Amino acid sequence: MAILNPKDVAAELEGWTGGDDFITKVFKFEDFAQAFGFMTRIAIIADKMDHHPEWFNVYNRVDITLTTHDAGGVTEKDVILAKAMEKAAGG
Ligand code: H2B
Repeated sequence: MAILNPKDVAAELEGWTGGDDFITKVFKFEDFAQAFGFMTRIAIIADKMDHHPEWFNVYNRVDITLTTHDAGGVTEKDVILAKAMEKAAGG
């Protein structure tokens, strides 16, 4: 799968930042239940895709990093998962 330029990918998404080989965003929710609900919905989608986020949750905050480990960079799979996250977060 082709490796994409993370900065170009991030520029096409709302609130994402591109790093060397990843894209990242901090999602904030009303409370822990909303944050964990989001994570639960994404976990099901990610597992079906066999493409898993790196994430860190504290209370209402979920820090996300997306990269395709097998490819060593950002691919279309990360774009698809980022878009699913936007939808699941209500964005
Ligand atoms: N998730 C991510 N983000 N990148 C991968 O390269 C990846 C993955 N590879 N989930 C999958 C699992 C691979 O390890 C399994 C064996 O298909």
